[in-house]
Amino acid sequence: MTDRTPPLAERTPPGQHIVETLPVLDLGIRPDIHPEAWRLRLFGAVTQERVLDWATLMRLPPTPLVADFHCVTRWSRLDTAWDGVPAWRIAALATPLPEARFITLHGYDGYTANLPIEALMAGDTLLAYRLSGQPLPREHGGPVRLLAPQRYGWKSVKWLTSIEFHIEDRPGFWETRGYHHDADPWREERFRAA
Ligand SMILES: Nc1nc2c(c(=O)[nH]1)N[C@H]1C(S)=C(S)[C@@H](COP(=O)(O)O)O[C@H]1N2
Ligand SMILES: [Mo]
Repeated sequence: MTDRTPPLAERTPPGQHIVETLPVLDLGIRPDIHPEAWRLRLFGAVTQERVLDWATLMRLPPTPLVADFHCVTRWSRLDTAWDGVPAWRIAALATPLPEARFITLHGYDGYTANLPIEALMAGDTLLAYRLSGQPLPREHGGPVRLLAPQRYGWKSVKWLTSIEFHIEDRPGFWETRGYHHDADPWREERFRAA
């Protein structure tokens, strides 16, 4: 460790412990989506609804990102290496309406998660398609997942197939079951206040 490396404790949000490999966690349905068949639809409170395909995504410059991943079930995996396209760049293709303040992310498995639009527009939120330099494995959400490293892992929707923009917030799969709408691990936003 050099003096530029923050101690592990400072990188671990409250109530979390470090794991060395990225676990696989989902509802158990792991859709098999070939990159050529993959589509991403941007719809809802947008000026121009858009459907993107793999070739379109590949034409955008990739961004590498090393980030920590925190699951609400209390494991954190530090320094996970991803490549993808910043989500704000993708969102801009549909020009969200100025009053669009929330999003719902939809996975091919039917899973959903909601976030404030600022979480999508954050510089380190990616549409990720590589993990540790390899094509994103199916069990980790390949061909394309969201990666929102400043939120608990349940917001990082795997097998991403659409981003829906909303004026009013709408809970997703876990949020309808009491989980937090914003989910900042540093503030331990696990559950929603009753
Ligand atoms: N489509 C989809 N995305 C999902 C889930 C899911 O069940 N379906 N589970 C979430 C949860 S709870 C976590 S912690 C992360 C786990 O990602 P990993 O399996 O790549 O570690 O995926 C999230 N994204
Ligand atoms: Mo999770």
